[in-house]
Amino acid sequence: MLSLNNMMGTIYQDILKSKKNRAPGLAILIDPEEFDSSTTRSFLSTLPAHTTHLFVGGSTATGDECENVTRHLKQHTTLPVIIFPGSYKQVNAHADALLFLSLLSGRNPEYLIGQQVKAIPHLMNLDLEVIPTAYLLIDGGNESAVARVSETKPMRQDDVEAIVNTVIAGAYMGAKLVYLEAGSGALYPVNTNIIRSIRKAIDLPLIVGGGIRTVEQVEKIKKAGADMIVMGTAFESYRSTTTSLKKTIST
Ligand code: 1GP
Repeated sequence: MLSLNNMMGTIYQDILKSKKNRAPGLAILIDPEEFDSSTTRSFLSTLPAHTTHLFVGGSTATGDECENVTRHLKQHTTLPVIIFPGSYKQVNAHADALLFLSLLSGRNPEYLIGQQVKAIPHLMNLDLEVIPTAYLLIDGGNESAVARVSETKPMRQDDVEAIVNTVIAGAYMGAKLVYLEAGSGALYPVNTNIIRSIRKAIDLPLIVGGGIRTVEQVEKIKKAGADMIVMGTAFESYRSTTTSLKKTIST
């Protein structure tokens, strides 16, 4: 019988603690599709000293790519490594935790519950902390990979009431974490008005990511009430020229 005692373990408790101490975390997102594992050690040495978590995941990465990168990261760091899955195939045993996402901003049943059910046979045999997460895609000014892959539309930045209501609905459905996503490479991040309004409405830990590149943006988002900032593109120095070349050639 499933005890569910792998839900919200140490990693979640630590997030709650930093929230209480008003010490927002910094997670660096690694896209396994782009990452060359042989550079793991040097990549880690380039990260800010105040990095608190590593997220691994991508909209189109394969399970093998994800597993390989997670394993290498765990060999070279003591930071918690958390799977931020683009699909159920990215779940693997090497990570410390999994953000169990439901894409509540969209209306595609596959990303609301389909992928989650498919993940269960993989999860049942793993000793992985699972954190139920309300995941909301907010318009970041360009088409995001999340929107493309999930075939859903982002919520408008000015639709603050709908965003707040979606977050509260997520909490009533059992989410323990809220993740506001403007999309990787977004032209602009989630507006601080949205963050402040959520903060006023609900006390769950709040993660904000997508399009955050500068210290000023980080500070504004923290001040508005985010408990964790996620940055990916700003640290993707590992994107090899071969990969960029492959991309240019294939477009
Ligand atoms: C994590 O998708 C983001 O939520 C990462 O976005 O690549 O724009 O930092 P960036």
